Amino acid sequence: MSDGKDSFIPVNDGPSGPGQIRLTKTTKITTLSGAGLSAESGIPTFRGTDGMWHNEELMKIATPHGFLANPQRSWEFYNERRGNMAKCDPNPAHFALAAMESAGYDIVNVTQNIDGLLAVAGCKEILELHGSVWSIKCSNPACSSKPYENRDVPIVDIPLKCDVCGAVERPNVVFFEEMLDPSIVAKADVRTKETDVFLIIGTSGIVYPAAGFAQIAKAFGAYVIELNLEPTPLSMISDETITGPCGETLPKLLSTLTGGEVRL
Ligand code: BJW
Repeated sequence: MSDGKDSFIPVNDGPSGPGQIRLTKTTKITTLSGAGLSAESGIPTFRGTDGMWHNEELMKIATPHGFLANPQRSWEFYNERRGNMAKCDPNPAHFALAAMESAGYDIVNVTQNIDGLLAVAGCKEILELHGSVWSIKCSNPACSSKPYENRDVPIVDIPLKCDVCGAVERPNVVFFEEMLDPSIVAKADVRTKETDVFLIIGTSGIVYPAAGFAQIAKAFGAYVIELNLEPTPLSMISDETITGPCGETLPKLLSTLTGGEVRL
């Protein structure tokens, strides 16, 4: 925990709303983002009105069992998503987070997104809880091969086969019912517990363990701000909720909280 959580300065005691706190360069800021962060870049969310997960067949693809039952079908699905993601650029919300980092603020982005857009925007401190669609690994847990980067769009020889053991390869993302990378979870956990300000950006807050970081942040005394189009189960533990598209609300919020130092 940083020095008594006092490295952000309360600006007024007024009703909840942006501008209640002021961020300084020693404020530890952590974000937890979800698909809503990239929605304005053109990447579909999972559970919104047009969300991908309304198609139950697709949801089954994102399990270890579903992948192994039909790797060809699963790879076609990921090839299509990679093709879409490759055409998408970061939006003002990604750029606002990158601008904070380059201005010298102490900000770490814990993300559920697999699209890599935070890095494209220029963020360096990123913890990808659910992996990356641009990374590939062998599906055989006993294989000694390491995950590797692949940006081909499309990947032609699907399903890819592992050079070391011959098993099918898979996207290095976290399917339902799979454990997250323990080293990434541990880093996110340490950071969350010491953070002063925790921003929950564009996530439905129902997938665990990711959503649990917001609860941990609150329990450890962070000031929690949620940015979303609608209320979520995490709204009730948030000190402020800001409703609207985060491509608009996040740059505005960060500009206000930094006294105009960070703006887009
Ligand atoms: C905007 C916006 C704009 C839109 N501005 N906002 C029962 C059985 C089995 C498992 C479980 C179970 N009960 C619980 C579990 C655990 C399970 C879980 O949490 N399930 C719940 C759904 C119930 N979790 C897991 O399985 C995890 N592993 C685990 O727990 O291991 C231990 C274990 C092992 C075995 C059994 C049980 C436990 C792994 C979770 C992995 C999640 N993987 C996915 C797919 C990644 C790969 C891929 O993409 O193909 O990750 S699922 C999907 O959900 C994806 C996302 O990262 C994740 C979260 O979704 P997100 O990002 O919040 O998106 P949406 O669409 O839900 O929400 C978007 C939000 O944005 C909305 O609120 C909008 O309003 C908002 N928005 N536009 C601001 N412009």
